[in-house]
Amino acid sequence: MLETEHELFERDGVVIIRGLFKDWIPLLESGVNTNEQQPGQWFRDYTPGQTQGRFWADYCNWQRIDAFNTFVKESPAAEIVKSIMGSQSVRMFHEHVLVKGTGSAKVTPWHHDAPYYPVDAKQTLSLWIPLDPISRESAIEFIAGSHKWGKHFKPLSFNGEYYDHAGSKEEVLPDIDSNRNDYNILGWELEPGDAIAFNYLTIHGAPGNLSKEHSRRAVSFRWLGDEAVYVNRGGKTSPQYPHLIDVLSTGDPLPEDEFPFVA
Ligand SMILES: O=C(O)CCC(=O)C(=O)O
Repeated sequence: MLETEHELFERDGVVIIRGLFKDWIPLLESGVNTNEQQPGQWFRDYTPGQTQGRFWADYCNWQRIDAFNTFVKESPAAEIVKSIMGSQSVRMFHEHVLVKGTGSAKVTPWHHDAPYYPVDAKQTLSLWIPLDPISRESAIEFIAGSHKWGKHFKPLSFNGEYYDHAGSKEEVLPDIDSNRNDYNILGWELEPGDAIAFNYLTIHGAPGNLSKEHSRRAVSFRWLGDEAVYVNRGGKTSPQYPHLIDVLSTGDPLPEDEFPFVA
């Protein structure tokens, strides 16, 4: 029997969606261009001083960059996310732009996102949308089923520094690269228009961009399902939301202007 995307997402914590966002790629490309020209306050260059093979990222700009705002509000993304999560509602958390230049050797370390985030919900989902063709060798990878391990691993910055979370039971992630055969690792060759949906608890990482012809541009849109709340992690989070940390406590509902309902 053919499994639905919802069933695969529940089982593996990740599911590939083919071709659905093809018509939205030019809009997202314009958003990434605007973002590069007008970086936000959280812009990060992970390869400072490097012009070739640069890896840069930025996030939480979707309310100010029209292209991203339009995608969130007018594309079919929110409805697709709702059906994959199986939730009653969908709220926007934030977008994350991740660009690895041609031939970038910069690896994205294995991690899962939940321990970085100052939020939680009954259902969570990131929609990672590539804007360039990506070979299997350069593809983001996921550990199937890791969203059900019942663990929170210590958040690690993409530069290799751990976040300190007071009072947390976060563990250091096992050495996945030396034991790849012990895990069910999923990854796909991708075309612009495809998207990968994954749970905030699903462990993932990405190699460098082996392409000698083009960058590996991606926008990851992050969404929250039902009963979304604020979580104080006992230290720095990513994103940080410094204006909320003294105002909200764990379990408080999230402000609707910043995290609106979109489906
Ligand atoms: O694009 C990458 O290299 C990593 C993406 C990622 O970690 C995410 O979207 O959560």
